[in-house]
Amino acid sequence: MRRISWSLSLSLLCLGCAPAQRQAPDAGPTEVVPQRLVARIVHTYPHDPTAFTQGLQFHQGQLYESTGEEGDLRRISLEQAAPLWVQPLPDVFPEGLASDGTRLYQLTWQDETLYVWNGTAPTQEKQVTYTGEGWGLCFWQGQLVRSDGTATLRFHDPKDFHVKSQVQVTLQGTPVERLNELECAEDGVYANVWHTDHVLKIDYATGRVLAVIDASELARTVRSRVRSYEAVLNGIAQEPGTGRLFFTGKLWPDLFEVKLEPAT
Ligand code: DDQ
Ligand code: CA
Repeated sequence: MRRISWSLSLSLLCLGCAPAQRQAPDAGPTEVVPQRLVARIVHTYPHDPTAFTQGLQFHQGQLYESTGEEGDLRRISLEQAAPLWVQPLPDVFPEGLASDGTRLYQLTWQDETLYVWNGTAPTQEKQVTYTGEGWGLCFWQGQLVRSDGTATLRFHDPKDFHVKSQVQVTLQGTPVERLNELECAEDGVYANVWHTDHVLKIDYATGRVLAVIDASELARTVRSRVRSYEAVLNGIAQEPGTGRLFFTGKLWPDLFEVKLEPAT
């Protein structure tokens, strides 16, 4: 009797630990057709062409960037390409960056370590380990949203970074892989698709792609000034308060304020 109640309580406990898989939307004629949008350049700002941009994030009124390869966390500005403040992270490959208003959370690609930063300097508060790859990160309604190069978005508890739920991202019923840098907006999460000129807007609850944004005008603008094959669109930040939207890319010399217009 005791054994039965133990296994029962264990299985009940495990219901609590497994991330909930949200309902995948059905494919077929009823599937929502995404909006087609174009990112038009409103303003062009300087961006450090040696920055391997992996995350772009407003935090306490300032713009921060996470850079990969031999990376860092840096505070940047719209006035100059050179960063205003840099904290080198030579032992890991930094990735997505998110803010909850108080803390900055920074992923690493394959180092399975999340860096948590606090304060206006900011200083490292702790490191949290996790399983799998880290690509993009953003903060929405008390949770950290992570991409890992697959079509799955995972929703983490910021306290210990455990996965609370996950959703598969689909475009008219088909999973979309290589989701990279993220930006949590009120009505959906923006995501770069790695090595494309497209940013998607995704519904948090269903994973459905609500809009496909063509950002190829930006890539065309920097094309003659970048050399690396890896110099791809990556970096999305929305300014709290104004709603201004900024896109950049890895090793791009420009950071763009964009407006989204319906494709013609
Ligand atoms: N990711 O950002 C898509 C997650 C990874 C990009 C890795 C690009 C390869 C760069 C080569 C670096 C060599 C240390
Ligand atoms: Ca971002």
